[in-house]
Amino acid sequence: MTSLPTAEDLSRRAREAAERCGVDLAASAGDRPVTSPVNGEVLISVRWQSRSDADAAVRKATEAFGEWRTVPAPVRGALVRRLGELLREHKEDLATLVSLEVGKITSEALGEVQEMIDICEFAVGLSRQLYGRTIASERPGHRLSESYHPLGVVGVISAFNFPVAVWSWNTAIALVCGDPVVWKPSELAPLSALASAALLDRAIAETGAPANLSQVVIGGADVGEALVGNRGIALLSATGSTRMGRAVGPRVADRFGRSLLELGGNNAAVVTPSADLDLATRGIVFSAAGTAGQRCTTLRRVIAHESVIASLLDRVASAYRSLPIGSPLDAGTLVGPLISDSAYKSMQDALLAARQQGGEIIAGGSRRLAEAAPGAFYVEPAIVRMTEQTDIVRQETFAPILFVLPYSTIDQAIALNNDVPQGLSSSIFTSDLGEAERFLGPDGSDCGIANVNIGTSGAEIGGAFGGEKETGGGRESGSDAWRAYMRRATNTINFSGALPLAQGVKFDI
Ligand code: UN1
Repeated sequence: MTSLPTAEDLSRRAREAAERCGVDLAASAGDRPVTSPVNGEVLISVRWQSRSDADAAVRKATEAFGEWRTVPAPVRGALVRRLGELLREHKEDLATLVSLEVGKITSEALGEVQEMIDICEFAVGLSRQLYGRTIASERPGHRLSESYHPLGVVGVISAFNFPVAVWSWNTAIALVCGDPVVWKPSELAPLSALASAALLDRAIAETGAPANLSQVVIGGADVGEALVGNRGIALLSATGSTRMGRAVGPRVADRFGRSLLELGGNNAAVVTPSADLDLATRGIVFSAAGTAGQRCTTLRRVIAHESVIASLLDRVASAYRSLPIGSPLDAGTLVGPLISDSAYKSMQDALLAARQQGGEIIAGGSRRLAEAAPGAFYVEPAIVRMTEQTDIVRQETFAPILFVLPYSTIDQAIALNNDVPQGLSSSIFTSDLGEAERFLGPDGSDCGIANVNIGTSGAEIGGAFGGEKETGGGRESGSDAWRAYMRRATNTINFSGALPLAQGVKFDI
């Protein structure tokens, strides 16, 4: 059985890792306790900032914008290159903080920091590729082209489950696009945020970039609201619940700001008769139980063909029964704790509702280590067999519950995949090319991410990340997601010496 570390041990590890990253712990000390989900005890206490601190941060960032927007993009890339190097150097420190503050197992915490390094590399390359188009003009002696210019200050509101990677996706891209960033991290992970911001500050100082380019404001909902309402924030990138997005989106739109929303997911995998069931099992277990079911890309539904459902369920349930659950700091653990008591309560409520709606719990659901750590919430990931896609299946519960549903035709499977309010990620396990292409096609999965023969989680940074419907429609990270961080200008240049009007209009004076 796993043994949980003491509060002193965790606190010491957190302080040392934060200090190595350059965090001034005395300056950030305050009266707000940060609890580690690893043992349910207080890790450290920090000072929360206020709404007016958030407004001051936006003012400072706006000043930095004035300078940064005219620095050539490849020179801006040099700052992000340095950030990537520092992240590489402090990969373990940052991963330790992520494990301590949000309970990720070491390998996944290191993976989160690797995403940060990867996006820095992507952004450095991008800094020489912020391409506009040259467009054929209908008029002689005219050139039509488009330019991308820096947009303004980017506000980032991030969630506990990817406490640093989501900031880095936004920040690496924003910086090469010429935009400063004001960050309101999750109040549950302030040290991870302060450490990431300290590394960026160091990169800024070393490369001679404007000091105020990066601002972090530690605080609660009022700080987030201040950013949402502040006209100085040109783009607000917010990750969290659909409820949060519903509050944020219209308020930013009301002031004609841009928003980029990454909200809930309710991701499904379709397992067809031709699927390799061993591969499917591995893909399903990683996506459903990994990160203790707390990714927005977590697999929440399996839609299995009626000819394979029994055999698939046997395999997945047997893998679930042997999952090592315990301290995320122990080598070998695959499932760490839930973030909080309220996450545990939501899981129990959802399991109860599922039973009431005809579900049968096939595996898991019980709490572990409650005696060793009454304030920590370790759970056995649960599998629930459903006959129908009821209300509780259509909701996102941010905990490891995997609903398994049968289907008989591929049309029915796709309809079930799409019949939820969210549209983030999806996958199909099949050896049938026709089925795979159908799933990826225009009348297939309606999600922003659709995969074949891998699970729903663990996307690479090179693709655009985001989803449709209640997931919010935003795209961040790779591909051309950078366009959201820039303003586009269409330019018509007349070198003809005459003034022909477009559309053949005559206006002779
Ligand atoms: C999230 O859960 O907010 O695709 C992001 C994934 C990760 C990112 C998840 N690369 O699972």
